[in-house]
Amino acid sequence: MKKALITGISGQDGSYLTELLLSKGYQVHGMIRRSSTFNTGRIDHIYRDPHNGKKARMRLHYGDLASSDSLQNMISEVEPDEIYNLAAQSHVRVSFDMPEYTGDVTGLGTLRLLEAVRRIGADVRFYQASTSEMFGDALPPQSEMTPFAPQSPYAAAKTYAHWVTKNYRDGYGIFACSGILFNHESPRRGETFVTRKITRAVAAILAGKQTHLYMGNLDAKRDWGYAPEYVEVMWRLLQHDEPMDIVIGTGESYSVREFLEEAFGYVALDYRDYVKIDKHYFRPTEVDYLLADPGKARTVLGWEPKIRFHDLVRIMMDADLELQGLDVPGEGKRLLAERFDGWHRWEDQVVSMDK
Ligand code: NAP
Ligand code: G4F
Repeated sequence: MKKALITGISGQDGSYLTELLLSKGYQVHGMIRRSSTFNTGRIDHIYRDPHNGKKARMRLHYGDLASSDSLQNMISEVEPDEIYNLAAQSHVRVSFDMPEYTGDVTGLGTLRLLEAVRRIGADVRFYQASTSEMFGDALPPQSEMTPFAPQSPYAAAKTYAHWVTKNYRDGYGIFACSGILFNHESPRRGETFVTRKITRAVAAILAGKQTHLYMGNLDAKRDWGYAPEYVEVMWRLLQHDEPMDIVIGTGESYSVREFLEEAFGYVALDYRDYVKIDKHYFRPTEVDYLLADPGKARTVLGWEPKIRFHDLVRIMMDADLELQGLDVPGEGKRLLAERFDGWHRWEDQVVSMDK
């Protein structure tokens, strides 16, 4: 049985990746942060009490990317075949408020993990969660050949982590890969990222719990895909013969305004009646236009996304309407049933903040 160690297992991607790896027969070890309340809402449905013996193929360990000792202890104890480094302070706007912390966790945290692998001499395949934010204001479309031009402390920290991953591959022969993933969303997306903020708000407005939605820059364009499809590429990348870096995105880009139109339009509302602008949500420097050139993923990994922008909005809208106990148009549910079978199910998609 292969063993995987996932940092950031409690996040959006960590939860989907865990389901995928369990479905492939892996034993999954996840690092979680100690907190004063439970922070495992996205993986509670998978968790089995280890006292139940054989059935418990997911184990959780306390640790933190800021703590080298916790990383070293975990790797020594688990002896993983694969490490997926998904943990990060992952919010771009927040990184302007907490630049030093973001650099420490998102940037240096990756170095700590790689250095632990090197010192222990672990024979392990390593995945680094790199990001399209590293391209910053580089002209679209962005590919593996596009020079980085980070526009935030988050993007600068991720660029450091990306280069250090390559350095440990080149310098020490570690099988280390970076997936340069464009934005990917789902019903499990954190509530303060723009897509989920919008779909939750539309549902809350329909439920009569909210009257307006305060937003920042509506003109920014993003290449939005569906998170479960993206975690599958993480796994595929580590199964390849050679370690490499790869861009993952849909090759289509839409503005935040278009997301608003689509989400409100799904339930026959006009976003202009509800959205107000609050400068608080603008960033000191913005990334205007991200658009992936996913050619290498297509040719080298045979990867092609099945869910695109319009489908994604419907999937997220159905989930948030359901959370509010409202009637669900059901187009998103139908799409998922049609295009996905197997490793993740509709009822596991919905994650409530109140959980
Ligand atoms: P997410 O939902 O924000 O999850 C981040 C995870 O990191 C959570 O499990 C969080 O734990 C954990 N974490 C934060 N600080 C930590 C620390 N100091 N030590 C250990 N764990 C810590 O992020 P995501 O959307 O799943 O993204 C996964 C990774 O891909 C991130 O590195 C992100 O930067 C990167 N990425 C994301 C996208 C995207 O569009 N989603 C695109 C490109 C790259 P808590 O639950 O305790 O907070
Ligand atoms: O949803 P966002 O906060 O995501 P952003 O900044 O693109 O970052 C996400 O994707 C990256 C991949 O490219 C990841 F690396 C990163 O970890 C994260 O997952 O914002 C998207 C756009 C931005 O241009 C932002 O200015 O939406 C704009 N926006 C407008 N109003 C808003 C809002 N963003 C947020 N979060 N909240 C708003 O009210």
